[in-house]
Amino acid sequence: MKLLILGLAAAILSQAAPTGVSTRAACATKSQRKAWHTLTRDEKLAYLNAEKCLMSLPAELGFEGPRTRFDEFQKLHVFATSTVHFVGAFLPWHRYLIHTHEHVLKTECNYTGTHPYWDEPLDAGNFTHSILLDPETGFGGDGAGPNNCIQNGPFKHYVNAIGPGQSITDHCIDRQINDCTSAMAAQTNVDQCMAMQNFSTMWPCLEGAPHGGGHGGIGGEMLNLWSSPGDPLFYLHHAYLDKLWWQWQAMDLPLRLQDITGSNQPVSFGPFPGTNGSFPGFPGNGSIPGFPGNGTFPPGGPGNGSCGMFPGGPFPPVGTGPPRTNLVKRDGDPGNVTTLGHVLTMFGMMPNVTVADVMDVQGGLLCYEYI
Ligand SMILES: [Cu+2]
Repeated sequence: MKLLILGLAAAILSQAAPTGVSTRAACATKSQRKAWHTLTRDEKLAYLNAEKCLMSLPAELGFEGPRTRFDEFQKLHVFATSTVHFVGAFLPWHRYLIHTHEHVLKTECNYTGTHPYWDEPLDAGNFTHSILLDPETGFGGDGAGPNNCIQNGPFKHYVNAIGPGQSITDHCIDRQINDCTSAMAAQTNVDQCMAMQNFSTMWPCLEGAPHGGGHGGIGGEMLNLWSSPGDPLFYLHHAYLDKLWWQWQAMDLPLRLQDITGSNQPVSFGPFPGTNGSFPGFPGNGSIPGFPGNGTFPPGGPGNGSCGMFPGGPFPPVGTGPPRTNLVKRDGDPGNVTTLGHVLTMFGMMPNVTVADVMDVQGGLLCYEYI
């Protein structure tokens, strides 16, 4: 009888409650996503080995270019780039990408841990000495030489087939650490975003300094709007951004399980906090076709260009990728505003879901917490 009542209550709740809040009961045991610096040596090695496994498994989805499952993840980001950055779906899509990455590590590489994240404010302004870049228990260090190839670590010998940009070329994993830029990852910049009262202002804030600081601080492929998942650090960076979004949501539940908006067409951002008002964020100099401003972004990096990150264009030549229109599915929204019904696609790596499905990390589809 008790069960019946509970069931009835759940049924009523599921009818009455908007999508996204009705399935919390399905997440009784949350998995715990931890910061990299809190992992044991064995936990770190388990994750690094799982990522290496992904780099050894053959591609399955039939895309042009990828040789491995790792490359395939990168390719689906290339496909999605123009519809998942500077848009309302930026955080939801990347949340689902990280979930997909974790899922594939578990199901195809026997990974038994959870998705770690990089607690970036700890290393802001000092990525060079981050323990994430440890050559043995981390992702290897900075790039060097003519192609800025990483010189050590578990991914030193990986030949990546995707990128830079939309091109398909064999290359090393490259980095150009910039600790002037990585300073943008500072906690003060995060705090400004956390103080925002609505998703409409919080999301551009997060996509600005905290997001840009991680990508620009590592540099190389990580700074490429399309092919950045070619550096395995990408996944820890975006798990971190997901943590920040959830942290913000959790400050006002259940209201923020519903708070989604934004444009479906990429928009131009205003100045980001903590950057002297001059940092335009990605794509830097505005020379990237199809992106907001298209030519209107001023050159120069954070801090009035003093970091020397963006001048001259942050991105290498992008080549001619497959036509977007053939690959980008309809997003399900009636107009240009991102809604809970907005479709998030992983291009066959995982089933399509909607924004509503990923609003709650402790709902039915997702079931984790950040510690
Ligand atoms: Cu992205």
